[in-house]
This record gives sequence, C-alpha cells and structure tokens, in this order.
Amino acid sequence: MQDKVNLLLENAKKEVAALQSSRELADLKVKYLGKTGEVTALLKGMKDIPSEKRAEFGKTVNVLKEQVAALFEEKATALKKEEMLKSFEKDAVDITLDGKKVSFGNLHPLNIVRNKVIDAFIGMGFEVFEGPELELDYYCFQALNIPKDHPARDMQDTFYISDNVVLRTHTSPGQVRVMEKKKPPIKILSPGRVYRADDDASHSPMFHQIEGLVVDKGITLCDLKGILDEFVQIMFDKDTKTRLRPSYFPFTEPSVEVDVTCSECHGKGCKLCKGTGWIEILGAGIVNKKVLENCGIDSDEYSGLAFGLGIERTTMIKYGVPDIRTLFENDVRFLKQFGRK
Ligand code: FA5
Repeated sequence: MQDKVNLLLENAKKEVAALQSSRELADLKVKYLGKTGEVTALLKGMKDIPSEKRAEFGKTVNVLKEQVAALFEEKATALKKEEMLKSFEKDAVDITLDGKKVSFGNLHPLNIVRNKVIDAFIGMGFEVFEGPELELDYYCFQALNIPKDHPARDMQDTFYISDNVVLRTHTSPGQVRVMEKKKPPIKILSPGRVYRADDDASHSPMFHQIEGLVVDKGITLCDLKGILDEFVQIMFDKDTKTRLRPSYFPFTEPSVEVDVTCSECHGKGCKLCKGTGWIEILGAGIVNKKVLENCGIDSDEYSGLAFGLGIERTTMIKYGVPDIRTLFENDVRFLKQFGRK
C-alpha cells in the first residue's frame, strides 16, 4: 500500500514540476484531487480494507492528499508570479517615449463672439428671442416703416423667395414679432443669420446680426449710449469708447451709426480703422413711433431703443481680421488660433 502511495506522490511531483501554466495546473489538479481523481479513488477504496488496517490506511491517504494539495498550491503560487512577470514584460510601456498628441476642436470665432455678445447683454437683463430666417415681407420691411415702393429698400439688396417671402436682410423683424406678442417693459436680444446680395472684403451674402430692443417709459438715446458703452467695455478693452453719428433708418428716429475706438491702435489711427481711430460697429436709434403703433404699443406712453450689431464686423474688430471671407473659408490653420493654446 505504502508503495502505491509513494508512487502516486512521485508521479504527482513529476507532473506538477512539468506544468507550464495555471490552466494546465487546473486540469492536473482534477486528475489527482477531483471527484474521480487518483487520490480520491484511494479514499473510496477504504471500504475494501480490512477493518483493523482501515485507520492506518485512512491516515496514510489523508497525509498523501495533503501533500499533493500542497504541491499544487506551491506550484499555483509560482506559476501566478511567473505569469504576472511575463504580462508586465509584454505590456511594458516606455514612459520616456513621446505621448500621442490629441487634437482638440474649438468653437468658430463667430460663435465665440456671438456667445460673448449674448452673455454681455444677458448680464444687463436682456432675454433672447430667435425669429425665422425666411421672413414675410411684412415683418422684414412693411411693419418697420419700409413700404413696398420705399427707396430704403435699396439699402439692403434682398433675396426674394416670392413676392411676399424673403431671406431676412436683418434681424430687425425680431423687434416686430416680439412687440406684437409682448407688451412693455421689453428687453430682448434677437440673434441670427441674415442675407443680402453683397460680396466683398467687408460684406458677405450671409452674415450674422444681433438685434437689441428695449421698450419702456422714458427710454432715450442716453440709455442707448449707456448700454452700448457697457457692452463695448465687456467685449473689447476697458478703455474702449463709443461715438454716435447721425444716420438714417426708416424704423428709428433719430437714427445713429455707432463707432468704437479702434482695438488695434486705440484711437490713434491705423490701417484697420483707415487712419480715423474709429470703426463702425452697428446701426441703432430710437424706435420710430410708427413701428410702435404698427405693433399696438402706445407711442405717447412708451418709447424704445433698438440696435443691430454685425457679428462678423465685431469679430473682425476684436481679432484684427482684415477680410470677412477668411471667416467662412474654414481654413483649419486660421480656426486653430481661436482654440486652446
Ligand atoms: C441694419 O441692418 C439695421 N437693421 C440695424 C438697426 C437695427 C438699426 C435697429 C437701427 C435699429 P445695417 O444695414 O447698417 O443696419 O447693418 C448693421 C450691421 O450689420 C453693420 O453695421 C455691419 O456690421 C453688418 N453688415 C451689414 N451688411 C453686412 C454684410 N453684407 N456682411 C457683413 N456684415 C454686414
């Protein structure tokens, strides 16, 4: 009997020593210690052993079982360590190598400026209202005091979709749409794309405007100047100034063009501002009484201010971009300059 046990232990030692992997070890463990394994078979044979020798036999086989189990445990630990070291070697990373460069996208400069403009006015209590790009002639012109045969229609070269529908030429129709629905006090901002048959270094057929409208009791040009001064200081430098020049829009009376001190030369005169020290940034004025009345607002009780700002123009001033077309070419080398450094 002892010979049989010794032989089994010897065989187990040899086979365990030859094992190469944890998976082989699991299979071999079943061969010896599994339900139908060789050691288990010895234990099962206990019933055939004469009763006086049974205790001794049991003890011998139990010792064998413990020895074989210890063999497997020891080998399992050794294999695990070996396999771990191998995986470290295989997956080793050379931390001295350069990392892979991840490219980040960034907002288009027009969106950066649009967001900044909107944030500045929201900070002053304005709410945002977006109107349609395909607009009725009524909202784009007639309600704004520009009847069908009015010469002011020539100021904006319009893309007509039909007799009555146009691609809006400005965001001013937003004023009318808001005033029709909402009664004063009104303080809104209406951003969006607008279209004109225009195309040169400072004019694009599609561009962006942001309309501002404030209607309340006692609104004057002083309020307009105050709001715009605050705005340009947020948008450009703290020392940026505005000046109002008389102008003409059928929907405002009086009307003004608003200039800001040149961001490049701070008013001294340079190429960007054509030597004047000032750059025009928007059109504005006091809402024409006829427009208030067209929208059902009593013009004796209320007055309003309105302004229409070009986003492209503002972007060109802010970043010193000399040609508006650069903003639409989407050359990545240009756009990248507005991302993270
Ligand atoms: C208007 O469009 C008026 N609706 C603005 C306004 C609103 C006046 C409320 C009074 C009260 P104007 O045509 O000047 O005005 O355009 C306003 C701004 O849009 C200009 O100052 C300029 O910055 C920009 N702009 C006009 N045409 C183009 C164009 N083709 N490409 C890029 N920007 C343009």
